[in-house]
Amino acid sequence: MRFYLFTISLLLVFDCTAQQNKALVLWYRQPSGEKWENALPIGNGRLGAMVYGNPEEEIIGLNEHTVWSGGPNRNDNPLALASLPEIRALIFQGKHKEAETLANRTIISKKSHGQMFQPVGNLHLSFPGHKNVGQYYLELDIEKAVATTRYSVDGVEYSREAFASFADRVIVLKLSSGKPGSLSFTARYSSPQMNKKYSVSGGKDLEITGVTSDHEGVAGQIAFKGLCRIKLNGGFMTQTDTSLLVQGANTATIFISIATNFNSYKDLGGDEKKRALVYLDKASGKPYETLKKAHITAYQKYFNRVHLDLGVTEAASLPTDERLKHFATANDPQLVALYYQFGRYLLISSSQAGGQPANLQGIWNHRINPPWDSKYTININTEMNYWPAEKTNLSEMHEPLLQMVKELALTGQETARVMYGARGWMAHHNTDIWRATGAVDAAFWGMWTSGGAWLSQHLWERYLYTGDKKFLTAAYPALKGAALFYVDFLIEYPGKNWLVVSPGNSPENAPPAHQGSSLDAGVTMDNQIVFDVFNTAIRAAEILKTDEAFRDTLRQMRSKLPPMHVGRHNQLQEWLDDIDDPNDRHRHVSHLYGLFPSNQISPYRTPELFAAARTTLLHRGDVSTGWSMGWKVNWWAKMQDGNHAYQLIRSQLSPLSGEQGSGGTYNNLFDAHPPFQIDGNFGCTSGITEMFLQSADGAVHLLPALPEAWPSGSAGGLKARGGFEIVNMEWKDYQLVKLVVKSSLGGNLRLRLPNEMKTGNGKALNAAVGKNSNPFYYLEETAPAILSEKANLKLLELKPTLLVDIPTKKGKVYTFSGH
Ligand code: FUC
Repeated sequence: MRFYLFTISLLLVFDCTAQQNKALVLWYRQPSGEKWENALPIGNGRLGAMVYGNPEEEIIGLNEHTVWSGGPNRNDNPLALASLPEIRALIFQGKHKEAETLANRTIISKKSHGQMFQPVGNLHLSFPGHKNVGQYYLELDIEKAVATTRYSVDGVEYSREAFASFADRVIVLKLSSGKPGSLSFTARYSSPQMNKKYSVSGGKDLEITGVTSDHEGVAGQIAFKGLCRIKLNGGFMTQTDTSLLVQGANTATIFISIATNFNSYKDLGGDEKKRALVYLDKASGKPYETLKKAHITAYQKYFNRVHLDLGVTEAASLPTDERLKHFATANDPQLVALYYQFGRYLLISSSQAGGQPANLQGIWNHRINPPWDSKYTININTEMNYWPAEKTNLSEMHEPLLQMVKELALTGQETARVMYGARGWMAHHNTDIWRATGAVDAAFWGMWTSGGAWLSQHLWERYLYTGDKKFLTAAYPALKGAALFYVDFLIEYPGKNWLVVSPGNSPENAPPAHQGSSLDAGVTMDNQIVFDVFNTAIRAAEILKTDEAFRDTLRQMRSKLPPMHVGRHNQLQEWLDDIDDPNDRHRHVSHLYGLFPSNQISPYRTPELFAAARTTLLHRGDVSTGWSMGWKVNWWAKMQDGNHAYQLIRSQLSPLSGEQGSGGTYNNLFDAHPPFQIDGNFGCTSGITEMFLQSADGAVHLLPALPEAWPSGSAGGLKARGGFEIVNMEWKDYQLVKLVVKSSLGGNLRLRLPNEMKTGNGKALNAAVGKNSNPFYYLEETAPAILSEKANLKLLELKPTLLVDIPTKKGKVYTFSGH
């Protein structure tokens, strides 16, 4: 017996060591306990689950993407239109507070302020006697999308594997024990839902049925059904009216299937019972290994497209939570690579074509009343969720968001018409599964008209990366409608020849000069968004050879948008008046939308604005909420300042300090606003990509922001606009030494390089001449560059780069080498 025990512990020790050497694993030496933010997320875009890994009382937290409170509803305020002239007049008279008070009454919704993404509940697995366990190990393998728990009790090894199958639309758990007949447990559901029922049906399936909550005057109408079936190898199963009891099994496979009646935001005619059963019957008829293999294959089709190697140090041998604790002072570049790939893992797991887009918490929420309803905040958070989609080669994962934009382009037409007397469509700063487009919260936050417009730019971005004209044709009505709204909504700024958005706000911020009111006319971010919306509508219409007169209208109006201004502190002005406070540390730095994700501020085209943007970034400081730090990684990458971007990654990849307004990362690598918000994960993943590759400013810029911390490494599979894929790039001592690019659309490949490169057969590359002829790299002039590029670089303290042109052919791969 002693020998047996010894062998088992040795095996476990070896096994743990093997796991520790796997690069793409989150692992822990202790279970999650009660803390949800310790549990490990799995998901397939339809179902989400949190695996706690508790030996005695295991919890599997369950979500389904369409389980939302309420039902089809609208939340427009019909008083808006009549009050609009007065609100505008008050703003122009400097009576911002009065304008806000009026907007609270006439513009803000008197109905729903958005519905809530709600949990289904938990599956509890109780293992009597599994109290004092040894050899405990918990991991999430993000290369396979499988969570594993292992431990031993009285010399018997137990293990659990869990995955949310991409191939079979169910969650599968396999419980095993090292000794035949030693697996005994009870399974039951719990749920915070008010209106729910547990039962055991057909003598075999554990069931939860329910209807989601009423909320803010909207009756809960999502009917959901969760089924759980257990298949045993050995042993036997009995039941009570609400639980299943397993005795003396060798292994058990648990299948969880959840479905709802949701067909679309306006149709709840689905049969949740039938759906849940069909998925369950289909999956539970297959052997576990077959299911697991199909799941991994389906997942890896996306995940394996990108690799990132920043080197491995001693620090990487520790459990993930320990690494997080030490990251600020340790040299652990592999944790960044892991966190980066975890961002891609989360997007694949929470956003699949045909499903709902990733919300504030992706697809993972255990609260019946979650923070900010776990819905869609579209003045930054939802857009940020999708920044990594195209560039990290997960274009398919963009689909649910793009579908949502197309739906908002329909529901938002009524809002545009009823509230603002405008054609086209619009959405304010929030939306939800019902595609509500009214103004919510209070005017301070909700009186913002550019949510739909910003989202619409994702349609254009998808086109720039893929060159898919069929997609552009289908997306064009939404792009056109976003522009049409502003054609009707913009008004003249008194005394200037400018057309501005009014009322608007610079998301959630107020200048000190405005008596605490956020409302204003012509704020910088609105101007920038309208500029983009007009540009993309013009470009799309040109490409599709349509709407010539409309293009002219847009061009004329575009020329009257206010320019960006550099203010008295050398900052980029957030508002039209020079009223920024250099000590303002607000988490939103909305006016830098023009730097990223947009491309209106460039060191090569608008050096003065670029320098002003840097001043603004320095004023705002680094430490802030999770997503704000994620955004800043992107900005500092655009500033070509890798060390500063890395500094932000360090701040973000640290346990919560508890300090007010400062975010960080939970043990399970979820981003902390706090509370958990997934945008920070996605924002940082995007930012890390921008450190290696940028493609918005007229060229494919390689290694634009490499920090001192990563002298050598390699990355592959990243995407650039115009259908280019960086199949592989390697750098050594900060020099790019190898580059392989695939051109899927052909056209000129303009590279901006950190050092000289040659073709695969040693030929020099041709220096770039004139404008980039590649249409996907077309740049709208924003402001004239005031200095020569050389002078600019000196002024901006940027490293020199080399600009070369390579004509490419569709489908061909090009290899280059450096020193
Ligand atoms: C915006 C942000 C908050 C938070 C919320 C969900 O309102 O200003 O920080 O992220 O969205």
